[in-house]
Amino acid sequence: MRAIVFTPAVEGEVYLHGAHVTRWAPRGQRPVLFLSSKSLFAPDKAIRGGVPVIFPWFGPRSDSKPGPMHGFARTVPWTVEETRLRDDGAVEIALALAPDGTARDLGFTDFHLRLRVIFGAVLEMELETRNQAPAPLVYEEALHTYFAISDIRQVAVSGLENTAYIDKTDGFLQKVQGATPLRIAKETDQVHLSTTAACVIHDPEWSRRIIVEKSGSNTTVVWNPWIEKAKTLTDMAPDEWQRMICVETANASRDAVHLAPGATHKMRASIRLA
Ligand code: TA6
Repeated sequence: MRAIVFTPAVEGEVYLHGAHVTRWAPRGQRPVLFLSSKSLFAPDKAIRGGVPVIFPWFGPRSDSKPGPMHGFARTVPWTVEETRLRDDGAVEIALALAPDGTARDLGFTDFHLRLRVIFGAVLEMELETRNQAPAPLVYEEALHTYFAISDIRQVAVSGLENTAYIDKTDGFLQKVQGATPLRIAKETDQVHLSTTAACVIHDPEWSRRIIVEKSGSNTTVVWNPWIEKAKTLTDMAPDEWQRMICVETANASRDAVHLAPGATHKMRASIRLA
């Protein structure tokens, strides 16, 4: 089940499965989000590409309890809370997730998630988490956005210069990014911490820049599987690693969110072309 947006200004698509945005293209532009041609669209699988919603942990579950990679939110059905055509011509869709059997079995019984997506000349996504438990909720989250690019070897990502990051391809060592834009020439899996900066994906081949602004997020993750890792991803075609890069808006690792009883946290990503 999905909602398809088709207006004079924009095309978009979002699945109820995982509240997963799979398409956003301002009119006349190439799609901005990457979507694998081999994505499985299976009930227990995350869609490969678009914007997986990661909650309540990032990567493997840390407290050695059972649970799927990147949490459960991206592989359970969400419900539609609201849809509306805004005065500015953009289409707004709000999806919600309350604890279901899967969440309860994993020990998460008192939360409410809302993903608000605005499909317009700018793609705006807001992930709102409300803690309905009498105790603090500590969680990680991400809008794990896959961007469509011409060629991973031709792009650069600015905005993360001089930031500290965890290098997941090098024993999770803590490193510091150089003073020049990040370029990709091998498997790259970097968790940049304590950064609220906007990032820009520079794609000269397609004569475009993708600007990713954010709020309520202190972590930015950059990922490309490169050749060998891509071979292990059965839901990606062999050459698709060259045409995608993840620049993820997140709160992960030591940036995990500590939410007091009854409190709400909002994390926003705003994506536009320039
Ligand atoms: O965000 C990067 C990452 O954590 C990588 O380590 C890689 O596992 C990627 O997410 C994709 O994870 P997935 O579970 O969607 O295959």
